[in-house]
Amino acid sequence: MTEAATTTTATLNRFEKFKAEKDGLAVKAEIEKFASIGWEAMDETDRDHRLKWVGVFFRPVTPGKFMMRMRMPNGILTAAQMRVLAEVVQRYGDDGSADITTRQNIQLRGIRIEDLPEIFNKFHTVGLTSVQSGMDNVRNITGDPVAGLDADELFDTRELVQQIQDMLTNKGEGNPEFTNLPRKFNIAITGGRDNSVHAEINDLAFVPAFKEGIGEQRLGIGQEFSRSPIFGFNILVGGFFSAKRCEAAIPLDAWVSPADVVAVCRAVLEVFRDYGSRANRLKSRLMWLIDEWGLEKFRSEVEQRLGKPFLPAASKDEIDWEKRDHIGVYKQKQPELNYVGLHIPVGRMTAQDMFEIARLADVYGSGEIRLTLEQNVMIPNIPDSRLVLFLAEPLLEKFSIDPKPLTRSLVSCTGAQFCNFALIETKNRAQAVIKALEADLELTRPVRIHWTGCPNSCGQPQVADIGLMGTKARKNGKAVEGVDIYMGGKVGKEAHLGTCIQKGIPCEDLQPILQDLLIQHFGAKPRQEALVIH
Ligand code: SRM
Ligand code: SF4
Repeated sequence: MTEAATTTTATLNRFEKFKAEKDGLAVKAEIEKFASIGWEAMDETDRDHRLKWVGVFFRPVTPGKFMMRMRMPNGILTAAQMRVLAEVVQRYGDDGSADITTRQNIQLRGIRIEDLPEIFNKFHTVGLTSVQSGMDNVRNITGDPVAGLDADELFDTRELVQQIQDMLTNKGEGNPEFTNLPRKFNIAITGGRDNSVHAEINDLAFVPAFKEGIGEQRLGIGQEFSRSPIFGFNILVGGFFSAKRCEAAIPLDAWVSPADVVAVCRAVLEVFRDYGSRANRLKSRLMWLIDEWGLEKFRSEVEQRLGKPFLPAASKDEIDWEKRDHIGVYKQKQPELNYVGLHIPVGRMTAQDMFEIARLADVYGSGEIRLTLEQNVMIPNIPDSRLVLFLAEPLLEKFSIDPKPLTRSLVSCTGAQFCNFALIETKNRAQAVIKALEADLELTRPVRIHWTGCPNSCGQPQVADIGLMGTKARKNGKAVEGVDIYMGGKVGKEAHLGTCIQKGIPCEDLQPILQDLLIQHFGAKPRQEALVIH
């Protein structure tokens, strides 16, 4: 018997109990009521937890000013949608801002509960949704930021990502079939060669792989059939980070054609929903179920739900490039068109920035905007003839296409400014530290530094060249903000997780330590002028 099968009401954790009393999605029908009574009069469980089923997060750090987490399938939105998001945060003056997240998504800040009905109406008119984006739901589904633009891609992930989201959320309206998972769940699909989605840190990931000898493929109208390898995906399962344990995803030894990907997502989620542990929340992510059952049993349960056996994995996948960051100007596969990646420092945008990004996408591109997992923005479909004018736009002084090497790859989670789990301030500190390092050091290549405010690892320090995880440190007998340092994370081909190399460094002592690491491991050189000053 599995732990899940033997879980009784008595052993259910407190989250399971409140979910059993009332499904999270039920709050969708109560938004008008919440708006009229105000946040202080709301039932606490509805306010602090169930609202997350519609993407609304109570922030204990700023009570009454909520955060809204959207869904951005494949990290793509239109200029019209960006404008609506900008209007929402603009209303809140200095409280209103937006962050691009490490899952190619947008979070809005400063939201007042009384405005929710109007905000949801606005979302509806432009096809935006924030449903099922928090708590025990599937998070934003990531895909290649250059899907459909990249001449070297093997598969355009956009349609599939949208189909999975539509299945999971009933086209953005909410789907009770998948609103009571035992825990959060992450899905990623990549059709390119550089593993742009960090497949290895998702509960379920699809990576491109050609399968030999499974049938025939017509080469073209009027041509013979050939036995050429067929495109599909190898499946990885069980990747996750948590305060208790971090694991890279493992191969399921299964290959699927693109046509079966949505059904596989459904089957895996049904198995997780029905058998994942609901006793101990620290042991509820998919990998714990795989550990308990063994991979063979897990695979066979998924096959039963799928209604057919998997083909074994293709002997190799097609991830054979280093990861690209897409900052700068790049040719698209469409002749005479370019995509331009703008660096958004730690992903933070004001309403004015968002209006400007929307304007640039409309004026120079096709009105499309894309987001990356490194918390940056891309504007595609800019004709060669418009490029010079585009590059002269004032917004590019703030959001550079050629930032300095450390700035370029900096990633940071939300941290203490808004997140009550945080042990340290992250976004502002991350930028200040990088600025000081760049003043002292010459670097010839980007070094990926990721900050995360606590062991939940939202800022993915384990995938970084240098990862910094917030902790409490001690200095002169006093508790101070500190970090654990991670190194060795590798992204792109042969991706693997980094490990902790130093613990409990007070943040105030971090600068020289990072400087040494950059000199010893990443070829940085002290600047002459910095040497003179010191
Ligand atoms: Fe996260 C919880 C922010 C990506 C692991 N995460 C939270 C909360 C909701 C906690 C809270 O209620 O305050 C944070 C909201 C703070 C705020 O106000 O912004 C939060 N997580 C974020 C974001 C915004 C970080 C960022 O600055 O980009 C990312 C939003 C992604 C999205 O669009 O959905 C974010 N979180 C991640 C990732 C990275 C990823 O998915 O690649 C991870 C690690 C990967 C994973 O989940 O396996 C991650 N977040 C967690 C965890 C630990 C999960 C666990 O199994 O224990 C928590 C805490 C929890 O769920 O209990 C958490
Ligand atoms: Fe908050 Fe910790 Fe996640 Fe940072 S890593 S956003 S501090 S939960």
